[in-house]
Amino acid sequence: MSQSTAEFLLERLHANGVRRIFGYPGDGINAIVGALEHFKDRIEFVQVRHEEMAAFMACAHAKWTGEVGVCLATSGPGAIHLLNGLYDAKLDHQPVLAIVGQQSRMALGGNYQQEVDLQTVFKDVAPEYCQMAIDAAQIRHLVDRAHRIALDQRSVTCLIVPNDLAEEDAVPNPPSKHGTIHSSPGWRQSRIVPQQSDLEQAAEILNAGEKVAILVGQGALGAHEQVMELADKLGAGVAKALLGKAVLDDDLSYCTGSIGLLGTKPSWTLMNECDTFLMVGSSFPYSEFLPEPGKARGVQIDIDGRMLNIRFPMELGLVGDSKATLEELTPLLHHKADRSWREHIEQEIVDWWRLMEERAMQEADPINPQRLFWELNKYLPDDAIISSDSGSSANWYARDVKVKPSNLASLSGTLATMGPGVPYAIAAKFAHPGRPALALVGDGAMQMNGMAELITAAKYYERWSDPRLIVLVLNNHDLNQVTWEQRAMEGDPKNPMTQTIPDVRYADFAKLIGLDGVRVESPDRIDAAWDEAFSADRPFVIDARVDPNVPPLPPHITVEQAQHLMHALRKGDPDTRAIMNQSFKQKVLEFLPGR
Ligand SMILES: Cc1ncc(C[n+]2csc(CCOP(=O)(O)OP(=O)(O)O)c2C)c(N)n1
Ligand SMILES: [Mg+2]
Repeated sequence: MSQSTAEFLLERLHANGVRRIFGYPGDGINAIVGALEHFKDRIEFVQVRHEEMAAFMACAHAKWTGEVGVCLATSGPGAIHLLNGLYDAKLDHQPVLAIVGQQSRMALGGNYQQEVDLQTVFKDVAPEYCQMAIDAAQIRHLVDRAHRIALDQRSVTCLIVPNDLAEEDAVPNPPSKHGTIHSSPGWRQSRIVPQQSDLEQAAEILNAGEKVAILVGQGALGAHEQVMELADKLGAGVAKALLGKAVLDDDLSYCTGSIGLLGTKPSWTLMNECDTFLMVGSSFPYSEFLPEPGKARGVQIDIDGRMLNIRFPMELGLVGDSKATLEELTPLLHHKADRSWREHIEQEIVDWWRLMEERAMQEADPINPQRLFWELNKYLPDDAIISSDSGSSANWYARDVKVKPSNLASLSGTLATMGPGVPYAIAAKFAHPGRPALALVGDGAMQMNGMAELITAAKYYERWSDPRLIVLVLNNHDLNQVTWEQRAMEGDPKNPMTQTIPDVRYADFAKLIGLDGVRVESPDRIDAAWDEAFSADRPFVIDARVDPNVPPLPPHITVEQAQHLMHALRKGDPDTRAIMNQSFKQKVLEFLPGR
């Protein structure tokens, strides 16, 4: 019996290295879904609850492995559901291949059921490669190219496969004649380094500086030894953009932690007081947290020339792989004998960690969320894979959690969408079944999709050699991050109509579907909850009742933000008293004697 085009599509994906597909069936992909059964020994199909989750998982697969993440959805509604997860991948520069169905070629253009112009819909999210197959002979090169381009461009690619075409006989070898393509799979990462003269110029700038600040992003993941060696020579402090949180150990004396609205005060000082700025593998967007233009000389290293010199007016922007480039650059640097700048930054860091602990230990009603994250540091295994959702959890994840290069850690860095926390953790369990995964998620995100996706965890956890997948839910009955943004940016009080969300018993829900969990309602139960979660024999949900009035203070509050907040409170914020109390307690710690 001859092979179908759907079967050949899977065979070609396998030849390109694909071993797992996240997806959801539908009649637009019936032939591919049918073919998956024949390929189940070679390609694992992970069935999600919603196509957006399949796309989040494909993005996370790419983040956790460096491989192309593949997701599959049916035509029309299924394809459209993928989009948000695909944009997450696009904006964080992850290689993801989306395969979607389409109505039969004979029906296209006929206003047919579920007929959507998918090439137009996907063109923006997959600009590098978005193709619809109209002939079986295309499949070979469409798959080879979609896979290769995703890796080469670190981007989303998309293949649209009409259902009738997928059912046809395959054409694995196009005829050898004019107008045909004969492709093969394969792509290798090159060692990309700048020209020697450019490296020398970079070294000149860095050697001339007396106060060097380094910012590393996800492009520097895997280059921790090179970053440390370079920072040591220059006596520099190093800040981390959120996607680069696992680049350096938070316990390093000169690592100032995260930067930006979710950042730390030492990172703020580092950027404000430096005279030379080196940015490696980051597209951190908020320029107000970088040195003021003109006040520092700048060098940037990025694998993607399009990302150079756009956040800060760099004196020199170099295209290069961060690890290889730093390996070439460091020997050209002089060891700075004067360590006073570094000592200054180190002292700030010591003070900052003390402040973090004091803030975490402040009482709140009933639980101070920072305390959960602070206590987590005692339990977090060195090989844990951590995801955070978008919401107040991202603040505490960024500031309080101590991560090291042996961990993997990520979130939706650029799209900053709600919803990736739980699916990222599930993808982690498939990519690295022997490692514990942890998702830090708000109650809004749990209600949006996290709860449903726990069902996926329940379906699969027995396959994982280490069954630990822990979800911490910050149950604050509030869309808290935005509530605070409305206060600080708009001067608007909390509006319960839009902000308050219902209480749900998340741990009970976990138990209902065969998982485990605990509800934590007082701070003295936090330790036991982490302990139980990390020794559980199945996915575990900590439903923590946390105080929405603990302010996610940015490292530096502008006068305007403070005025807006006061205005919001005067306009009758229902939580005014609690906020005043908490804000005062959190802020005043900075001014206590000894600081
Ligand atoms: C899909 C999506 N919708 C809306 C937002 C805007 N948003 C960002 S954080 C947030 C609140 C999240 O609430 P929750 O998950 O409960 O976390 P909390 O901040 O309360 O801890 C909202 C609505 C977003 N980023 N993504
Ligand atoms: Mg919430």
